[in-house]
Order: sequence, then structure tokens, then C-alpha cells
Amino acid sequence: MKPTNLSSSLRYHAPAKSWENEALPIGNGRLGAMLFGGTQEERVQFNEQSLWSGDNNWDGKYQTGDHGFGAYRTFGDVFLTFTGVDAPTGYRRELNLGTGVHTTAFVSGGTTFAREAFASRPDQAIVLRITASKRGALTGGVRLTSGQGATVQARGKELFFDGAMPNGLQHAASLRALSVGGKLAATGETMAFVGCDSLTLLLNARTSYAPDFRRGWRGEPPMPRLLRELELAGRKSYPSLKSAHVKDLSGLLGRVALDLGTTEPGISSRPTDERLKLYAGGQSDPELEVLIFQYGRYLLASCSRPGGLPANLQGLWNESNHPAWASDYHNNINVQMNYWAAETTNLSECHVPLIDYIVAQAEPCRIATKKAFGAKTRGWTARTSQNIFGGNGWEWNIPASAWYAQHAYEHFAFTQDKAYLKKTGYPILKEICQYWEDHLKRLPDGSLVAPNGWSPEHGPHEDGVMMDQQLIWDLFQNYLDAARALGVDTDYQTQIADMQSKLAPNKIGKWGQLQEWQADRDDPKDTHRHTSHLFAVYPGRQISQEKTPELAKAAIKSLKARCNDHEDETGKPFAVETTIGDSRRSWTWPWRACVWARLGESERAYISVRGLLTYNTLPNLFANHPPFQLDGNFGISAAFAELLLQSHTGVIALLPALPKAWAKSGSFTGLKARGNLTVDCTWKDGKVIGFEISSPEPVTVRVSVNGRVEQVKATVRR
Ligand code: FUC
Repeated sequence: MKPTNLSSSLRYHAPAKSWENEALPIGNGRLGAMLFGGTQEERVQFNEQSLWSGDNNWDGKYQTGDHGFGAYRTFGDVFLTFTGVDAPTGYRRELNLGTGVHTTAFVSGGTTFAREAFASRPDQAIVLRITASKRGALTGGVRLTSGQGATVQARGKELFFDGAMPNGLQHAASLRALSVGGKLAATGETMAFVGCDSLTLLLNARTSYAPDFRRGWRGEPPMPRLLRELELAGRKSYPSLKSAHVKDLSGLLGRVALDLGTTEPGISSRPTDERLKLYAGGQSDPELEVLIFQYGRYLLASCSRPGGLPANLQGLWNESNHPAWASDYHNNINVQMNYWAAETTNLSECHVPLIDYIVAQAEPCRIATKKAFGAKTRGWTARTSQNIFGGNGWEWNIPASAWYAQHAYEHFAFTQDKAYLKKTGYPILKEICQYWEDHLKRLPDGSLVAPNGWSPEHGPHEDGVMMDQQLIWDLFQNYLDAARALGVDTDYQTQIADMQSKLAPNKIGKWGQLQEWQADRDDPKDTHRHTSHLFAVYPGRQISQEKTPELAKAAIKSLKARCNDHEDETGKPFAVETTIGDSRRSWTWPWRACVWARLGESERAYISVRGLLTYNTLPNLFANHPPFQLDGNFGISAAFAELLLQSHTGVIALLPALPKAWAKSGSFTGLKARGNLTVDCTWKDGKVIGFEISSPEPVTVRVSVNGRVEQVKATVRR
């Protein structure tokens, strides 16, 4: 395995000018920041994931101001100015994904100025360390501002604010400075530092949010807790803060290593933005591909940790009070895609915030569901856009909860954690089955359809929309597998199995396509971004080449059309350039890559990977919808995993869709397969030359390797 350092840092030769395009993210799962790496002036824009405007809102209005649905908002900024820094040379800034440490360095007037920044989960603070090679060279000012107009005050070596939003949410932040040498003096919004040798700033921010409907989504006031946390962090030395942080983050990210080949040194030595441009022009750069794979994992670990909220449309990074789509939780693809890599790339605990969110939002969703579908309705579902206060915004997405249930199940499928399943996963699955028990419509021929559905953002509202049918099939299958694993509710299992067998099935239409609707109306020229009717291929498991080859063939036909891939008719080979329009979105590429991977179409899957980097990736490697939307980052990490390892059919498939570009030689360690299996694999010339499957229990598994299925005893590793 190659050392991970080269492949795992984003590097630039100039400070960031644009927040969205160039600044770089750090985060501790709750608190995050975007760093610009300026020379005379540095800006650190920061966020805390529970800073939302809006109220409880169950009536579907999508008002994104102070009240109503609300929006995710910016917490504030820290601005640093440095006097005596002039004509900087030798500039570089870098975000190391292995450590989550951002560094900036340059020389001015013969002095080297260096800064490090990270967001520590163990010490609950953003830590900024500023040093200079010459003693006493640091003179300037630090300013704290509130994104919500709270008044900033000074107290000793601290700047802070403590405000309330119009919805009553309290939000507080505090910035503490510690210096070696020189002087510190705070007044108003600003702290002056004069002649310091080094400076360490600790920033913490919190709100009074609690993920609890019964308490009106409000908990303890933020200031006392954050001051306690800062007090403790302030007692530690900088090296011990840094090592605790690095240990925490690398403990997660270091679980998976990936080697897809070596980039020419003339390319890999260049800054990331230049490499991205070259890549978009067709350049091969396997180390950049590994970087984008690890970046999705880095972003997830930085914005989604147990105890916190899940990743929203922007993860947790947001500089605006009016972000696109309120930077909310969209459940017709986006929030789900945010978690596609969580289990497969060995970040299972990062999945927990989504499951906690599903549990926390269930009660207001039950109320909204009863209001919309009848007082006797059991279970719940949700509208497409959700906030953190039980708010259901834009348009009902009737199968939303069935899709959420897949996450509740997959967390078990990968971890085999029966205590979790019994306490949390199974009750979610069962309750949503009950919703569909009441809601499905029986047709005269006895088949069952989801009434009045909508293939997300596409086509008419009508019965039996294929995605709805597939999601309900998936829900029932996940329910059955969960109930069997726990050995419970045998009568209900029989009932659900019976309903599953009566669901109106997938259909193949007149041009051989997998139909999106009951009526055979799919247009082969339609390149709509959603590929909802392919849910059954990925992330579902109803359609596979092994079990349903005819449907798999029809799915290929459908996806080719959606990608504007008419190679069969025109003879013109499918390439990234042949994709058009709505096909080019942050999240379309990863979804298509995952579907292609499941269908064994490795080259088409690879074109989708290249597509994201070619058309929808910004210089800071944020996926761009536009505007930037992180589903694409999280999703592409999942796509890499799906190209290399699959386990949805019960067989562990090694290299099920290895593209030619990666075939020569490569390896991965630490990817996860269902059954709590950890998989390492090495290949050469497209063939597996070594692999190991490990499990905490002695198990024998079926593994597909180089086209043969073998029984393999897992190495026991607890
Ligand atoms: C879904 C998609 C859009 C966008 C939005 C946030 O509605 O159809 O493309 O990603 O979510």
C-alpha cells in the first residue's frame, strides 16, 4: 500500500477568494468552518449544525425566512488581520484528509508565517494556531462577528456573543486567545495582539436546540456548556489538542486505504485546482480519484457524528442566511445519498445521526401524516423537504419513510448489531410497514399499488409509480429480513410477505426499457436528472443481473437513454462529453455510477465518476449542483466502493465493475460488506491476486472472485 499522504491532501498555491469555490472545510461533526488561508487577512467562517430559523411547521409551506419552515443559517466569522505582512512569497495552503489539519504557510520579509487549523471533536473547539519563524513577529487583530446580528462583547482574552433568533433559539459563541510572548487586549468586537511569538485561538459555538419534539426542540442554554468546554480545552497544550484531534479523525478515516495506480509526478506535484482542470480535459490522475473518494469520507466524518444532526444539503458548511433549498434535508434522493458511503466505506457510526434524526422527526411526521391521510392512519411519512423542528416543507413524498427505513435496515445489515435492531431499527421498519398496510390500494385484479404517487420531480401524479412500488418492496424485504433476524412477529411476517408478493411488479416497456410508470410512456430522449425507477437496482436490491436478468437488461436500456447514451443506435461510443443538460448534476453522477456498477457496466460507471469531476466539481472539490451540494461528494465515495465490492445479493463480489482505467494494478483495505465483514483486496491486470475477508465471528461466506464463486472462511478479528 502506498503511503496515503500524497493522495490525501488538497493543495493550493493561492489563498481562497470565493467561499463556495475555493475555501476549505473542517468540521467536528457538529461545529465546522471554512478557511480561506489569506495572508494579510484570514477569514474563518463558521457553522454549527443546529442554527436554524423557523418553527414547528407541519402545513407544508416552504417559507424560508425567520418563521415557517426556516433555513439553516451562518453562525458567524472570525477575521484576522496581520500588520507587517507584505508581498508574501512561497505561498501554500493545504487540507490534509488523513489528519483534518488545514495549513497555510508563506514568507514575508524573511519571516515564515504558518497557521494550522482543525475542528476537534474530543475538545469541542475549532483550534487555530498562528506562528512565525521570528520572535515577536505577530501583530494584528482578531474580530468576531455574528451571522444573526448578536452583539459581540469582550471579556479578558475572550470575544463572545449570546443571542436569540426570532424563533427563540439561543445561540452563543466564544473565541479565546492564548499567546506566547507579546500582548493581548480585547475591546468591543476586536482583540489586538502585539508582538506575539505564537497565538492559539479556540472557538466554540452552540445553540439551545434539542432533538426533542416534546420539549419544543429546546434544551439547555448554550453559553454555560460552551464555556465549560472552552475552559477544559484551554488547559491543554496545543500539541495535545492536535494529537487528540488527529487520533480521533484518523481513527475513522484510516480504516480504508485505496490505491488505484500512480499519477505521473509531473501531474501529482501540481495544485489540486490545476489537476482538476487537467482531469476534466481527459488527463489520467488515479491519485486525484483516490482523493475525491477519501474527501467524501472526510466530509461525512466532519459533519455527521453520533449525538449530532445528519448532513444537510451542504453538509454543515453554509455562509448564507438564505442558502439554496434552505440547506435542508431533502428526502427524494439527497439526504439518502449523503449516507450511501457510510456503511460501505467503514464509517458506520457516521450513519447514526441520520437514524437519530428519523426517530426524532417521527412524532411530528405522525401528526402531519394523520392530518393529510386521515386520523386513523398508522405510521408516518414526510414531505420532500424537512427541517430540524419537525417541519415538513415542500410537497408530500409519500414513500419518503420507506426510503428512510432502508437506512434503518442497512445499518443492521452491515453491523449485525441486534441490540440496535431490536431497540431502534425494527420499530421503524414495522411502523412504516403499517403505514403501507393502510395506504396501499387494491386493484380489481388483486394487485397492490401505491396511490397518487409522483416519480420524484418528474411526470404526473398517479397510482403505482414504479419507484413507489420498488420502495415498498424494499421496505417489506428489509422488514422481513429484520424480523427473521430477531425471530419475532411471525404472523405479521406472513402478512407482509403476502403483501409484497401482490405489489404490482416492475414492467418492461415498448422500447425494452424499465418503465418509470404503470403506463408505457417513457421517452427515450428524456434525460431528466432523477433515475427514480432504477432505485430497485441501486440503492435497492430487487433487480440484479443474477436474480432478475431481464429486468436488469431493461434497466440498462433505461439508464442508457437517461444518460443520452445512444451508442447502440448511432455507433458513437458513449463518453463523458455525450452526457447533456439535466444529467449533469452533483448527485446524478454518483447515482448513475452506482447503478452502472450494480449492472456490471464498469466503463459506463467510470464515465459517471469522470463526469462528476469534469462538469460538477468546484476547485475545492465540492460537488456542484449548482450551487454546491455535498450529496455528490458523499455519493461518489459510495460509487467507488460499489465498483470495487458488492454484497447486496448475499454473495461478496470482489471487483464487480473494475474499469479499465484502474485495472492494471491496485488494492483496497477496509471496505465493508453486509454481515459485518471487512474486505481487503489486491489486483493486477484486472484479476484479483489476493484478498482477505475478516469478521468478528467465525463465519463462512460466499465470495465471487475472478468469475468463480468460492466458499471462504473469514479470518476472525474482533
Ligand atoms: C431534489 C432534486 C434537485 C435538488 C434538490 C435539492 O429535489 O431534484 O435536483 O438536488 O433536491
